[in-house]
Amino acid sequence: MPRITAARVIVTCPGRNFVTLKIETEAGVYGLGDATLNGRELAVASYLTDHVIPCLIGRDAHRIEDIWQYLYKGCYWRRGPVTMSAIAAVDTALWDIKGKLANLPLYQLLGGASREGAMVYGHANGATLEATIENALHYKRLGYRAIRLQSGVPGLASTYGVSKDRYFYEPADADLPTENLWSTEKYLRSVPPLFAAAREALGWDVHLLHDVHHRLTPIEAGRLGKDLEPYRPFWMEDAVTAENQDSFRIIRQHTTTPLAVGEIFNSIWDCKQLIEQQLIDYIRATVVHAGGITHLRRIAAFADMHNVRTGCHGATDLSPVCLAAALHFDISVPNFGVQEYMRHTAETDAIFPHGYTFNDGMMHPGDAPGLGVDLDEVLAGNYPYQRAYLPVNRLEDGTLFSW
Ligand code: EZ4
Ligand code: CO
Repeated sequence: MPRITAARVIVTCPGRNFVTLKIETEAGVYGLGDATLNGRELAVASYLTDHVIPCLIGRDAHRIEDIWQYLYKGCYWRRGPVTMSAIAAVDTALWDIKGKLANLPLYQLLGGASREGAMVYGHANGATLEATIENALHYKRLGYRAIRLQSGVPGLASTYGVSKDRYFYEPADADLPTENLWSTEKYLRSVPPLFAAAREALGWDVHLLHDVHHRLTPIEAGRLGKDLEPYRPFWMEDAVTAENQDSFRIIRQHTTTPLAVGEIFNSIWDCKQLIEQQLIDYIRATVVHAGGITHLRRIAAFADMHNVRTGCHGATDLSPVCLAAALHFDISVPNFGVQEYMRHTAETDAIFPHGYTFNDGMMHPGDAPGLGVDLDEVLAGNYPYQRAYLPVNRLEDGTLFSW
């Protein structure tokens, strides 16, 4: 049996922080798992180092399900982003080991490929409508079949989704949270013209997506969904916060625009009502924040029973280890929808050499055994942890709002 002999956490910051778990076995084979929780990285690192790793040593690395249940049920304090990201990292690393020992790429252990590749969506953004459209045209030229549109809002100095850099976006940009100002009225006026201009410039053969980032009430979201219907968006993401899930029923009563939610969900229980009652169309839970491949497959199977497809979160704060795991999951599950893809920087790609590829708007995880991604620890050591926070958001009168 491949006994676990050692495990450790590597934190590296090539422009942004990544937390990676490395599990070693006596067979000499090791596995990697992403444990990055943006803005709260060291909490997961400590959870793993101080509380999880001591329980792993000596266990059979093949017993993925048993170790998952041991860490989930065994800690008593179920769920939560820190716990579930830590469990995800262990789970992902164990699947990586199993793939390497079987000498098969992970997707072969998940039932094999259901499709030739995973359609991904890229992030077009700009300070103005015109700049966003120009950026969207750039993504179309790169071959993307699906493009997310986020634009600056006239009258607001900055907003979610608009990057300072032309090609890379990292919202956790300061060692104390920066503050944005928000106006729902200005925002709601700005999105329909953006979609109208996008259809004019890009045509109808490309999917268009938008992320509201949890900022509307259900009735406001209903209005936006209705206003966007003529432009046939692929989805409207995180239209409202998802603590009170009855909100989605109100949105549904007003619009046929498809709804996506779940990037901050960490368990199947967060998804239960929304999926069971068919209040959403896409579930955004992903490997690192939702308990790993083992748990995400359970969510996908449940979603498949209710006409809900997958749309894994894939922002740059999810490391290449998570992206590789997500791609193995994406090409194997029957009810795949789309995969978010924000390219990592060259520094990040150098630290995490990987076999996944982008071609003609689709990604493939590659055929190396396991995940097909590695970690250059020497290079990683050149980029020590730097504290970084996501911004906070206030209404124009100073009221703290959802970011
Ligand atoms: O704001 O991952 O759809 N993508 C997103 C992301 C999230 C970040 C938070 O760390 O909403 O950009
Ligand atoms: Co989002």
